[in-house]
Amino acid sequence: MSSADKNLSEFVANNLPDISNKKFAIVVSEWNETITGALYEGAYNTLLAYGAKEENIIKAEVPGSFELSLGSQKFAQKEEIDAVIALGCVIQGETKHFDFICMAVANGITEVSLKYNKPVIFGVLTPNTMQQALDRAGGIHGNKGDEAAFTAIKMLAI
Ligand code: DLZ
Repeated sequence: MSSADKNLSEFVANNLPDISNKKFAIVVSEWNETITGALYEGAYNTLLAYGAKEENIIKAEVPGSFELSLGSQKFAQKEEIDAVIALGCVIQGETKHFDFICMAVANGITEVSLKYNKPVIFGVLTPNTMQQALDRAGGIHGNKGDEAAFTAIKMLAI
């Protein structure tokens, strides 16, 4: 990390915004719902821990990670929504399905974020195995849902 990057990340970490009046949408994929449910809990509790109000956090479910882009757009386009967090889990298989879904959702939510000029956070796990997913959904590698929520908060400071 360059010293300029380090300065920026220190600035952001030390200047977290007041999110008590910020509105968040958390869009959750139903595929691998044991994992995505745990990611959601992590994201939701992190937002509350940093000062968001329960009534300002909306949850919406979509069938699979592929649908996260459109689901995110439906909320990003609303003026009152400050940030969207997209949560999913695509487990590597032997087909190309994995690559298509991951690429589509990564590109899709990037487009939504740039189009509406607000944070749309990529909280999609792309592990090789279910165990690796569990490890990142409240297991030995923490909860990536927490990280996704923290990223949304940090982006609101920029
Ligand atoms: C079809 C499919 C497959 C094979 N695997 C996953 C997965 O691991 N994780 C996930 O979130 N969704 C998966 N899907 C469903 C697609 O995301 C999508 O819902 C369908 O292709 C319908 O558009």
